[in-house]
Amino acid sequence: MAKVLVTGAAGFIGSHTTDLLLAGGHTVLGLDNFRSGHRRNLAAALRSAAFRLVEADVAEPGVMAKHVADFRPEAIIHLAALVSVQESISDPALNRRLNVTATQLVADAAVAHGVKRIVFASSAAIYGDTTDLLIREETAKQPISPYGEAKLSSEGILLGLAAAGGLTVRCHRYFNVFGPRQDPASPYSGVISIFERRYREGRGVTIFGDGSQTRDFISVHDVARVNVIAATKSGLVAGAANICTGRATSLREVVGIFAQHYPKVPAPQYAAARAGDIVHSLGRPERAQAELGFTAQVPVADGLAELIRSV
Ligand code: UD2
Repeated sequence: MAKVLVTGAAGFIGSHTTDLLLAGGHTVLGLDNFRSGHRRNLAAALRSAAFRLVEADVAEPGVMAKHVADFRPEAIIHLAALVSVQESISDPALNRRLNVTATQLVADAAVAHGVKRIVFASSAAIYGDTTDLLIREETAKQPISPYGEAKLSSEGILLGLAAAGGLTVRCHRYFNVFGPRQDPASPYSGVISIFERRYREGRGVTIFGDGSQTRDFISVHDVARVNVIAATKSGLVAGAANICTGRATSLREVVGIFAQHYPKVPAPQYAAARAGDIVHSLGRPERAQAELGFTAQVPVADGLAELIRSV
């Protein structure tokens, strides 16, 4: 059993990752500044004697160093971030602090205290404006937001360090993650979180464009599972991999599934496509299978049914 430090533990992905680590018998120190995370996400975890939660800003110098020195984890799962692409555009300095400086501080603390492994929340946003219909890890990286650029820089910081020796880094390029605890608060929140709330409240949804756009939607339960694998499985080598399903689902299909669960909710309205919207985003999942032994298991329809039941 391992000791794992999770940054951003109270967030959407962080809280599910923490839950799964604890279920596996690991000991977890969670750090969160509660900027976008919520203590309520950790209600179950907080009942475990193997879990401790500390309010802390990992971008603040000295914070990671202190907690890594005290806790002595075998692995760090670094999920704390400025999660909004939109906010990275409106406040690029904050994006740099939370999405790049924080990564450097995590790396420095790991090196200083002999942590052997870092798992990092990267993003399909690093590929940006690609013409590849099936995104491979080798696909050109052309981020189109400060957020995507920062995730790519952070990968560079961590993988450079890993190449220099002594540290195993796994960068997880998450595609469109969905599931319970995703915050639907902003119009730029993940579309499934927005749709779930609107259907639950009996309001119809708005589809931007004709609804034929597709995404590679992956359940947060699969994402938590791959985070735990990357943090705890022995014999892994450093690298970056897409965390995706390899299956495309259109927005029309998503709406069709919601409509089955909520037959009385009005049909969706259609509005102009969002400026800069990508039509298709689909990842190749083979590398995560080869390097981590991970294959996504939750079909979108099952994940949506579970999400609807969970609230
Ligand atoms: C964005 C981010 C990604 C991540 C994701 C949230 C970029 C390059 N990527 O990707 O990093 O933060 O959002 O999961 O910015 N839509 C509607 N109606 C709505 C809301 C959305 O039709 O009420 C459409 C939207 O125009 C798009 C699709 O749904 O075509 C998916 O939107 P999204 O914001 O969930 O995700 P995405 O892939 O644009």
